[in-house]
Amino acid sequence: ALAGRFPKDFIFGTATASYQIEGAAREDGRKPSIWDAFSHMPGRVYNRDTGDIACDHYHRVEEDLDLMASLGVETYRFSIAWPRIIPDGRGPVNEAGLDFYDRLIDACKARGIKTNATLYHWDLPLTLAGDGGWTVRSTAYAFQRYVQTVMKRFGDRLDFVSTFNEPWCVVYLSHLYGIHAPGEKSIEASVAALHTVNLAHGLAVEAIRQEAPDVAVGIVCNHQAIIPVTDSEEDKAACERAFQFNNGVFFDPIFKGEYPADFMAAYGDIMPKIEDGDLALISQPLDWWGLNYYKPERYKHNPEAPFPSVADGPALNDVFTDIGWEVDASALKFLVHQLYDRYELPDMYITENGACYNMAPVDGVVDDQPRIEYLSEHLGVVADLIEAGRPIKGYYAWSLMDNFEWAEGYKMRFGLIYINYETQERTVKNSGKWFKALAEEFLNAEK
Ligand code: GCO
Repeated sequence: ALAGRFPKDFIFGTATASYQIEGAAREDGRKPSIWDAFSHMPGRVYNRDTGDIACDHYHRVEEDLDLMASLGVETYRFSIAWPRIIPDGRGPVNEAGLDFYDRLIDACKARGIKTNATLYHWDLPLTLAGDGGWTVRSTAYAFQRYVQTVMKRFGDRLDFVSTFNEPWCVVYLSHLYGIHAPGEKSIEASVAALHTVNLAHGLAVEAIRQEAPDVAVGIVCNHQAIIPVTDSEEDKAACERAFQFNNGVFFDPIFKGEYPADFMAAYGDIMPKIEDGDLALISQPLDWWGLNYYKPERYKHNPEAPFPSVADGPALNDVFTDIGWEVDASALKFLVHQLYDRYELPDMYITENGACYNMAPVDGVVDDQPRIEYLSEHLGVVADLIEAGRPIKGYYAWSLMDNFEWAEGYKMRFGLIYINYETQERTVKNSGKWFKALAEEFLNAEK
């Protein structure tokens, strides 16, 4: 059975993010983030949905944590909203914002749930966007001060902390493809954001080590699982360039202390100045890293496009989730091996994995069998990887509950728990029951 394939110290968890679930956007001193501004603009988010109310988790922490505990969850990955803690990004600290996360962390501890806090899951204080957001160096120093504030207060009760969630999205999805806030479409802005985000990661690691030396520090990436569409030398070389552009620009500086050479040859002249000491800060040792994996990426050579000169290729499987993503668990296996073969990496966690299926309750039951199949197939690959010697120490399902799926609004549902957004009623889906059974079987087998 699946549960028996995981080592004793493995941990099962669920993940969420502040703007996606909390709501209470104007309460207790919180000020707007770039996502508040973006979601309130016409044409940015499906149905003009916003995170104003979301899952109303801000007011339902105890109830939601009870539900989480009832699913057998051993660890909770949540994010801390910078605009609750330092509402203008710089300037005064907001005690009421700190109090909210005190309650959340204590609620986890009271239920024996290990805490894994993400320091940045995309809700940049809007005031900082006025300064230039992630495209300017000053934002990295503002982030360091926020991280110091958070770690001073919570460092004694956090088990894990990650600096950034998915720097790829912060850099490219937000500044090159224009799909996420602030919605820019500029390679110059992207390359500037790239170095600021990497620097901010390094400054954050330094602050965490100073304030809370016992907390396990990591970063969470959505590295692409890049598969060439054919075996031709051209397509393989295209995929190597795509690896540099999408994955190497984060892991080369962090784990090798340098940017990838071909990327620098293409974009070095528009890169902001890399100051003395930046790469040493960025490449400080980490205790762990997290991988968010959903789908494979298929590329082919395209000489017309700028570096990395690739075009998307067709899917190879005919199974897709409701958001249109190809299902292929073998690409997860390929990616983890590829990353450990290329870099000296510490222990890892699957910090997000899950599937979008939008079925609603019928007579109180949400029959989401395809999600169960997706989760069990991917967990099977995680077990294979552990058996092959890869140090995967835990798995977080995305997500505990349906939530604000960024540009897709509330249309796309990833939860183990169904949310009725009219009534805020919660219904554990069949996948949630399956997850609970898996966690129970695992814990019983442990004894
Ligand atoms: C992420 C995102 C989540 C998304 C999930 C599904 O880290 O990509 O953190 O916020 O909701 O990936 O798209």
